[in-house]
Amino acid sequence: MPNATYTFPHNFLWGTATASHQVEGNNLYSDWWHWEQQPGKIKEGHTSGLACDWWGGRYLEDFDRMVAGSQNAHRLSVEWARIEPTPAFWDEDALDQYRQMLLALKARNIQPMVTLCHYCHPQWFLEMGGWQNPQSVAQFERYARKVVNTLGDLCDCWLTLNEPNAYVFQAYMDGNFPPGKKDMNAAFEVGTNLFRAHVSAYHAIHNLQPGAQVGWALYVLLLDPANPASWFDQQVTDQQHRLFNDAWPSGYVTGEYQTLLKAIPVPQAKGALDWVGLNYYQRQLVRFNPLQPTHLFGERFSHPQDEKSETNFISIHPQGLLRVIKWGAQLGLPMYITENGVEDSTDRIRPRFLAQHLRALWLACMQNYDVRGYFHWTLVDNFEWERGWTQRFGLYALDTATQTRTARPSAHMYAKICRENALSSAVVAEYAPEVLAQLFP
Ligand code: IFM
Repeated sequence: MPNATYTFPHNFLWGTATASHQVEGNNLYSDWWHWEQQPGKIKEGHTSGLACDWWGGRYLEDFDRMVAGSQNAHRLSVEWARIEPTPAFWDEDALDQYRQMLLALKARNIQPMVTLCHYCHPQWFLEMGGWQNPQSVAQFERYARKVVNTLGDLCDCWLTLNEPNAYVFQAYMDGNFPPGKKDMNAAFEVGTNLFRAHVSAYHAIHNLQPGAQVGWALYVLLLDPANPASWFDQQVTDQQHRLFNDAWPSGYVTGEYQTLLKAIPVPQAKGALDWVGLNYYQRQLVRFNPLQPTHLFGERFSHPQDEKSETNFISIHPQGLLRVIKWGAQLGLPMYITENGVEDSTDRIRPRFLAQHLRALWLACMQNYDVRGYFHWTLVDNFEWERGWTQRFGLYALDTATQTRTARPSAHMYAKICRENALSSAVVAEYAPEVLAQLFP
């Protein structure tokens, strides 16, 4: 048996990522809470309910689990709908609760990374037109200022937006996130306003906190042409990649936001980014299909050889992580893997998923790509948006009726990796022996 260790760079950040609506519970003033109450919106009629009961105080025990798992960083979000439940009314108690959470992380030597907006908004914001309303940009900046003014002494690493590209797609093309539209014009309008919102919040945060490190996290969907020899497949793949993945990073370089037919000037976007957050889950193939105009004539599907997650939601392609990092490196900025994980209630797949992806990540580090940390999605099973509780992404299983957490084997595996700052053949042999020869040839 091989005896080898893939060691990560000194000071590498190891953690998990969470989002407020998915873990806190009772997020009463949010668009998502309202959405969930409508029949047919969430699989099996699920609702977020108490979620993981962080708002009821269970974040403390979960932070202890992070410590037990040797994690030194955590990516969490704050909830706009709690902080500003009605326009311009700031709920200081809610802000204080976030303060307590950040203090609890600090007390455990866990470095926080805070997302300001992770898919979820105040219901009043949605009723005012959401991101279609041009005022949304100023409203978001005001909210960002309030949060950074109040919590800036406890955090200097901010994400303005989580996966704005996926949000636009889900909420304005597929219609399975609120406001549930299927309207390509609205989608580009919203994408542009989200881009402007990041830029204006970026500058506002730097004004208040000159040393802040401000980024965003993109859902990077790795796309390959179904038939590499087909000109049509290649064209639609390039087009989807350009609009879905590339619009945000290239906007930072050009000062323009790329929509379908034109580039919108946002001059202050040039340079308005300190680091790049990459959320990587899967790759898909794209085939030209003239019957799919709403998908830009590209039909997407899984590669037949890629392993599928439990409910077929994710088409697993670990080597893709290295490609995604190389793509992210074009900006010359530090990078973090801000999300990566798999839905797998029985932990049949997750240990090898972890081993394979971390081996790809290690290769990237060895090639001197500036990746500074990895945040696994997620610590404890949480509310998975339109899929409700039907998908289980946690290192810990959650019984929602009792709020009991049970460690899956991969929780122990990830703890060893974090503690050793390394992926060793011994860990892979213990938890994912089926990929030992592949990863330690
Ligand atoms: O749960 C989500 C998260 O909120 C955003 N990225 C993908 C995760 C898994 O579906």
